Amino acid sequence: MAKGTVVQKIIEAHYVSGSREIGKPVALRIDQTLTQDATGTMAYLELEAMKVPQVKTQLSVSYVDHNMMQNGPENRNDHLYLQTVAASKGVKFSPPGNGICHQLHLERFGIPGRTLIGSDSHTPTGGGIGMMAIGAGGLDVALAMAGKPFRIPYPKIIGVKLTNKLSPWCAAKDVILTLLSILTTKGNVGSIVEYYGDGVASLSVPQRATITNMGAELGVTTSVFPSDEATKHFLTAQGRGADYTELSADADAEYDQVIEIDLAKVVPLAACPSSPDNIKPISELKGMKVGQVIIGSCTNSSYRDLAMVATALKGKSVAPGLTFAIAPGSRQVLEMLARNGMLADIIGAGGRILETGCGPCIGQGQSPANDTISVRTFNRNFAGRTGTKGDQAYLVSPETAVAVALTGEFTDPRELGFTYPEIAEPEEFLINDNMIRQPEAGTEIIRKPTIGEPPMNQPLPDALNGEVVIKVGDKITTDHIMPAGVHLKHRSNIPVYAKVVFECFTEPGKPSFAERAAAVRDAGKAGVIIGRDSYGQGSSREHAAICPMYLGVKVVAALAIERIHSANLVNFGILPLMFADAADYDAIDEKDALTFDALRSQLAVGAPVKGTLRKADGTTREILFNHRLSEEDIRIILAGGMLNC
Ligand code: MIC
Ligand code: SF4
Repeated sequence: MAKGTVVQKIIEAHYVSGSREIGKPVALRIDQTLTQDATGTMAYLELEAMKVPQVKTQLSVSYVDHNMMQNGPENRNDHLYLQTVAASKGVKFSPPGNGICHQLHLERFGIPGRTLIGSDSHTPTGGGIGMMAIGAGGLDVALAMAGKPFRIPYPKIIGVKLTNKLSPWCAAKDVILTLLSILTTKGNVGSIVEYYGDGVASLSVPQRATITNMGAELGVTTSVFPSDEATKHFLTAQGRGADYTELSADADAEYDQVIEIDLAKVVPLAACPSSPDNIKPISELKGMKVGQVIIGSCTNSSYRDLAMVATALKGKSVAPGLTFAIAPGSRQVLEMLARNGMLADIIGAGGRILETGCGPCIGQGQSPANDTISVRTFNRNFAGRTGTKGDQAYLVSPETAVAVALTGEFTDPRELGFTYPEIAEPEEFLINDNMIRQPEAGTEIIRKPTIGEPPMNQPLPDALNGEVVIKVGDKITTDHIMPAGVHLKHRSNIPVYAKVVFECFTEPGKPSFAERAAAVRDAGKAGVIIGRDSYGQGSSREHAAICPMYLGVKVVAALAIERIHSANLVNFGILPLMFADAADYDAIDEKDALTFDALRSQLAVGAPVKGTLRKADGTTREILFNHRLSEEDIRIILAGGMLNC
């Protein structure tokens, strides 16, 4: 068992109740929350449903950064709801154009040693500033705003020891890609990564934040850096020196697992299509032609990143065969670049300037042409996420992105032939909080017709008569379950959004998942989803639970289910089960019947659940399922979801 780590210190300072045994639930006091608009509308509707008059956290902020295209009235309707509900409930509001929640929260609100939960899976970005920052479903964030503690499995702490320092043109992004090549995107549920070692000091807060941000792709609960002189420098330059506290592991700290990364040996890497852990060195991709380069997203759009890009591009031109765009992470970044002339260097080189926000990272514009390669500094390259079917998205550092932009093909940035533009951390960032809207009690909440109610579930039946609506394979992400892109604008309208559940698996001319699930529901049966390994990877979108629930799904059974998705299923009264024997996964097919007797009394902590599979030919087979449900989870499932509790 680990001891003396930063993670344990933060847990102890926020301990409310529960276990200190790895894997058992521990409840933590939550200091801060953040929401973004695509998950936030549901979170605040849920907060309203809980009849919470004012939030009880030290700080809660609502950001608008995802849905900003305003094609049709839906996006702006959401913004107006979010702004007014925030004002009335005591939440600060950051309007569209102000920045991506994670970048902005790091700049203006994050405090070392505090806990933060956010309705976005990249909330661990805050680990770059020494926070314990965790992604969660909207309902869990609403509960934290209501002052309730947040439960995590007591973590296995993976110590990542960093030694030496990065070589020129090798970046923080390459560090997290290195770790992804070691740990992969699956099998890490319940762990927390803590960075330590003499290499930490050489990384600035924005570099650390790149690493903790993309730690989300490991599937860990979060990633945390210590708080040291670099943290102090960053906070002081943000005019927030008073928020600094030192936070480090004890000299004799022990971790549950140790991985060592020699920063001097880190080389430029890419995550190849279509998983963030499909890592190859750029040298192996050399010469492949590229059609698009985009620099942005919450992983790589800090001032440091874009200043490096601008300096490298100054006086040059991007290659003729591609388009090149940037999306700055925050208004602060954009305004600083605009004022010091660096924006002009990017524009001069042929850069297209996109709005400050998530933009193409979540399929809002800039979809690549068919059969072309898109190189992005983002954190996810799940198939189709760019908005183009059959896309080929590669994830790289801004350094590599610049090299590709200048040459039109995969190029190791170390071979560019000019000096690496080292960017010193600014002594002073440009501070302008004029767009942050402060709460104002009594504000009237504006709710336009595109904003529905969160749907409710029924208590779990004792005899569950289920039918398998879909059987899918390994690593199904929440992007597969609930596509974003052009559908993102329907996040606050469940009946409309539910039509596209598992859209990527609909065969032309065949009924969609939504149609099949609704038919099962209307026949009085419960829908069942069968997944394989690492089901529900990726985003925190609780719609991947809400919409299937709306269509009558009551059980998700897989070999393994990822943490945030599993919690979302519980919150909406869907039973997450794991096959005790992998052979049962092979035995089960779509349209098979799966029934459970005395299900309510079968559900107990640590006890397996027995179901009966009935094939079309009438043969039956008993199946045993395990689960990781706590007593509290079972109470929620039996009630048919948190909103019934
Ligand atoms: C993402 O990167 O997939 C998102 C969009 O930010 C999601 C949240 C969402 O689906 O709204 C996430 O990472 O949680
Ligand atoms: Fe936005 Fe992309 Fe970051 Fe998600 S990963 S918060 S969509 S920038």
